[in-house]
Amino acid sequence: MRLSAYFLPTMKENPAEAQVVSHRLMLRAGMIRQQSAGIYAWLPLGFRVLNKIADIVRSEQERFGAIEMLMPTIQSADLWRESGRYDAYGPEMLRIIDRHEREMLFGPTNEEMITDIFRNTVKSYKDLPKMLYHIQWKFRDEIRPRFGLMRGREFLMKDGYSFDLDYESARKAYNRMMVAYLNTFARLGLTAVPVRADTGPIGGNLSHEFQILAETGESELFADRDLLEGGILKRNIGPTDDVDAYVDEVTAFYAAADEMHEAANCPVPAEKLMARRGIEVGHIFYFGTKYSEAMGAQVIGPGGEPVTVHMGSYGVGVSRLVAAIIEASHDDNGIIWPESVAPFKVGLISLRAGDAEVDAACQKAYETLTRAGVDVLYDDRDERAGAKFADMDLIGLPWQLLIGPKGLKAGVVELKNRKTGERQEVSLESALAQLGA
Ligand code: P5A
Repeated sequence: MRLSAYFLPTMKENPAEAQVVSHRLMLRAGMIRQQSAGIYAWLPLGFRVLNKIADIVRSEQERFGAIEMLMPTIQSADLWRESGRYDAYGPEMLRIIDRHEREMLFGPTNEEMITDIFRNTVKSYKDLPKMLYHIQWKFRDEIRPRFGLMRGREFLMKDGYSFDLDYESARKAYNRMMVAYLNTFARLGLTAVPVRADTGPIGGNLSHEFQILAETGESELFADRDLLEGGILKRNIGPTDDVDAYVDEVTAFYAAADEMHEAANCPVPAEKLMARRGIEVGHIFYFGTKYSEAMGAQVIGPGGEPVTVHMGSYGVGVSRLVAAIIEASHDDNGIIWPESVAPFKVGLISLRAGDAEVDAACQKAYETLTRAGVDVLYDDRDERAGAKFADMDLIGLPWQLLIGPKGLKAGVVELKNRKTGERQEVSLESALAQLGA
C-alpha cells in the first residue's frame, strides 16, 4: 500500500478526551474515530488489526473443534422472556420497537438465540458434543463507556457455545476452550491469566476470566506468584495433548478476580500472594442447564429418554484486544505491534521522494516485498523525513526500511527494528532477504 493513496489520518497532538494510552494511540495513529459515546468507526489501519486478531481467534477455535457460524445482531424480546433475562438484563440492554410494534433488541450476547437454534435442530445424543461460535458485534448500553475500545457500548466479541450430554463431557469442552484461549493470547503476544470469577448476568457457578496484566487495567486480581512467574501459562498445549491434566494443573494455583477474593480465607501464604491489575480479554462459563431447562433444549439420550443438555459459553473481547495489546506493547513514540497482528509488517520510507535513484530503489523494494506476500506500507509522500519517522514510529509496524540518496551512494539502506530500536546498514538485497522476500 502506498501511503499517498491510503487513508491514514494521524494526529501529532494528544486528544484531550483520551485518558488511557491505548485510546490515545489509536486515535493518533488513525485507527478509530468516535461516532457516539462508546461507538467507534474503524478506519483502515485499525480494521486491518481487528481482522488479524479475529483470524487468530478463529484458527485456535477451529483447531479445538469449534465450528463457525453467524447469528444476527437484532434479536426478538420473546426469546429473552423465555430465559427470564429480558427483565433481568435491565438498562444495559438496547431495546428496539419495529414498525409492527414488535419488541426487539440489539444482542448483548447470544445464549438464548443459540439455544433456540439448537432445540429446533438437534434431536439425538448422537449429534453431541457440539461447539458453535461466531464473531459478531454486540451492544451493551454501559452506564459509563470509557477508555475507548476497552469499555465500548458497541464491541466485537467472539462468542462460542457448547452442548453436551452430561457434566463430565461439558467440563471437557470447558477445558478445551481454556487451552484454546491460552494459545490464542500467546499468539497475540500476551500472557493472560485465567482467574476464577463471578458469573454475573450469564449465570451458572463456574467461570474463569482471562486477564492481561497491565497497570492501567480496570480489574483487580489476586494470584499465586508461581502461576504468574512459573512458566506454566506459556506451555503450548495442543488438542491431542492431555488437556484435562493441564487445566487441573493451572487451576490448582489460586487466582481469583476481585469479587471472589476474601482476604481472610485466602489459601495462598501472604508472601506468595500477588495483587495485580488486569484487563479482562476473555471469559468462559459453564452454566449447565440454565438455558436448556428454561427453553426446553433436549435430545433423545442413549436409552431413549429425553435429556436436557449441558451448556457453556465462551467469550473473547476481539475489539477490546486491539486496545489491550497496545496497553501491553508501546513506548513514548507510539505503538509496537507484535508481528502476528501488525497491520503491515514493513514500513518503507523514502527519504527523498522525487529523487530518481531513491524512487527507483523504493519501487524495487516495494514490488519485491509485495510479490513475496510481505505486507508493506510505502511512505512515498513528499514530506520531511522527521515527520515520516514520527508517523512510522506512531503506527508501530515491526520493521522500517529507510532508503535515501546518501545511503544509496554507499550501496546501503537502513533496516530498523521498531521494538528494539536496533538499526542495521545493509545492502537492499540483504534487507529484503531479512524481511522474507
Ligand atoms: C460468553 C460468551 C459473555 O457475554 N456470553 C457469550 C458470555 N461473557 S462476557 O464476559 O460478558 O463478555 C465476554 C468478553 O467480551 C468483552 N467485553 C467487552 N469489550 C468491550 N467493551 C465492552 N463493553 C465489553 N463487555 C464485554 C470482554 O473481553 C469479555 O471478557
